[in-house]
Amino acid sequence: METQNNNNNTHDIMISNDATPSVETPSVETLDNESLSTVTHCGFVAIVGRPNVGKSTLMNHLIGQKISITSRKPQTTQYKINGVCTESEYQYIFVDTPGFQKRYINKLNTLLNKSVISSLTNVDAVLFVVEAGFFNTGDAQVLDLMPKDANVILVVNKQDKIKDKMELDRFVKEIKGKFTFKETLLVAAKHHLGTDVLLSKLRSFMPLGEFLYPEEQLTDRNSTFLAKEIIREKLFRYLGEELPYSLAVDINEFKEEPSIIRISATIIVDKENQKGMVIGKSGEKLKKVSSEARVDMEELFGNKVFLQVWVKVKTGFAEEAKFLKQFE
Ligand SMILES: Nc1nc2c(ncn2[C@@H]2O[C@H](COP(=O)(O)OP(=O)(O)OP(=O)(O)O)[C@@H](O)[C@H]2O)c(=O)[nH]1
Ligand SMILES: [Mg+2]
Repeated sequence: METQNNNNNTHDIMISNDATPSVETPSVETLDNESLSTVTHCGFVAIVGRPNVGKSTLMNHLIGQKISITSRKPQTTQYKINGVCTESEYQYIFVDTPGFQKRYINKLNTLLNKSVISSLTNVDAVLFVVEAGFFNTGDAQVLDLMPKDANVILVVNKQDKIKDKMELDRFVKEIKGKFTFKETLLVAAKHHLGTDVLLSKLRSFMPLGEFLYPEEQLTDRNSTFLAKEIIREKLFRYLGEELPYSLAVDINEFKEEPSIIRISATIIVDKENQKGMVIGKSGEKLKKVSSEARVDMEELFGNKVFLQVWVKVKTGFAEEAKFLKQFE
């Protein structure tokens, strides 16, 4: 993994692919007008669907690096994140969005839904993701949001869950009858099945244009954000049903030294009893969260990480305008 400080933000490590593209450079004599002005395509692709269908898993596999957090719990993704994939003369900018849902409505959900709706404008294609064999009112509500003139591609994910091919065919046919999709694809993002075909199908929707990101860049988010998200993922995975939704993670320090990155983070909870739940008996839970987060950070940043995690109570913060504003 390449690390680089490319602006004044001390927390900026560029997350990039290890592989350097092996492009043969033509000798000066063989350069013609065509090779001097390579035609490039660049476009935005929103990934939308009800919670838990595998949108973030799909984006991670499309770009070839885990940058967006995933879990079995709905609305794990709360902040929009772009994942960038550059393949020869095509740059795809994927916009991973929170799962859209109207089942539980509170201030946070309302903001998350708004952020999904706003991501549908000004994109070149939309991946409407559903889970193989399950289409419910939640999916129908997302389909209702699609702008009539959008290039919507139906992506049936988790195809590994349905063994009977006839059943799968019936399901796909049923969903295709609900909207005029430009393409239909079956994938199993978690098992990296069908994601390459998906990329090639997207080509025709990518308009001509210069790349918006350097070829090796994989996301629009900086390292502080990614570190925060990694901790949030572990909290989603190891805490109860409700708690992950009413806490926040702050990065107090992100200090990059040549052979180690020193990170200090605070988990902010709303109530005193929640602090105990995060820490766990004899500190077991917090230890597990921190050590798994550290391993993931080391993999993502390509360096050793020293991670310290604190827990702080800030009563009433979950209702604070400042807390909610960050989800817009
Ligand atoms: N069996 C199977 N499980 C998958 C597949 N893709 C994703 N999953 C699992 O589905 C769960 C949800 O995945 P996410 O990627 O977090 O789903 P999401 O749509 O981003 O969810 P939200 O951000 O909460 O809306 C995780 O447990 C994934 O491991 C797949 O192809 N097959
Ligand atoms: Mg997600």
